[in-house]
Amino acid sequence: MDTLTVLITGASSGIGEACADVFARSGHKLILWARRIDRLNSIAQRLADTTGHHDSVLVQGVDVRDRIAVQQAVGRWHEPANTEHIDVLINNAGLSRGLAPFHEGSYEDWDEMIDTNIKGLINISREIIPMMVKGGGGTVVNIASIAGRQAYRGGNVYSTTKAAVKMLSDSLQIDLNGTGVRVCNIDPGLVETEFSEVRFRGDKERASTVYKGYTPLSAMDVADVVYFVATRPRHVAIQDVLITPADQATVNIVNKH
Ligand code: NDP
Ligand code: 8X3
Repeated sequence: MDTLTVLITGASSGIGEACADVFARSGHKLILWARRIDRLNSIAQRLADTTGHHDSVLVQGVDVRDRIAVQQAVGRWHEPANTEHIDVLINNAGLSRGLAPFHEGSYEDWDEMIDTNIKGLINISREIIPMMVKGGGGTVVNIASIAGRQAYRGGNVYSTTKAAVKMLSDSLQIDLNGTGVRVCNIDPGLVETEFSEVRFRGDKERASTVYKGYTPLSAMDVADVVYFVATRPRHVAIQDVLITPADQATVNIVNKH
């Protein structure tokens, strides 16, 4: 297989970090984005140590909500030694804040989720997809959520952002048809990452209860699917994936022991 250049947003933890692991292991080139650059640097160092490739990971501290910062980060690839073609875009950066019913929700939390999960994903996609179209191919993987398919108590605006991601994926299927660029929407169920810690603003105890009493997905379970999708032959498009723990039937029916 040819070496792919893979841009992963939200690569400083969880599903994004696991995607970095799985693509690096197979010798692909990585561009890793997140706000916590210290974390990205240690991940890049770990990958270099384990794979023996010291020049195949570029890290960039980018807040995906900042459209100018996104454009500037992409602009820097034109400098020597870096790349200007992306084969795989993994739109993974995202978060939830709080679990309040809508009538008690906070504008601040909602803005953060909308700006990151929807507008951030759009900011990056608008910069990268034209390059893919120009180059005649590429794979875009959007990490949405089971929460975008099914509502649950307190999910309100988070679920709305993920439903928007799914609708954008569906729209891209149509707009990009015939360009060689394929799009996959992945809806994970419960994955044990820092997601709940972020949702509950650092309350580790509350976050850990989300994953107790059953075996949740690991970040690597999702990354394996991303890798599979991105490495199919060019004529194969996997458009839509729902992946849950075996114990999860719906967004809020989970067989806890
Ligand atoms: P984590 O909290 O472990 O990872 C989230 C990543 O997003 C981090 O790397 C974080 O990096 C990055 N991120 C958040 N905000 C921004 C921003 N403004 N700019 C750049 N990067 C940002 O959670 P997950 O790995 O679980 O989440 C990854 C994706 O998966 C999210 O879109 C989430 O909604 C989705 N998902 C998660 C599920 C779960 O159960 N865990 C289930 C379904 C979907 P940093 O803070 O350094 O910027
Ligand atoms: C994350 C899944 O159900 O915790 O998207 O909101 S859930």
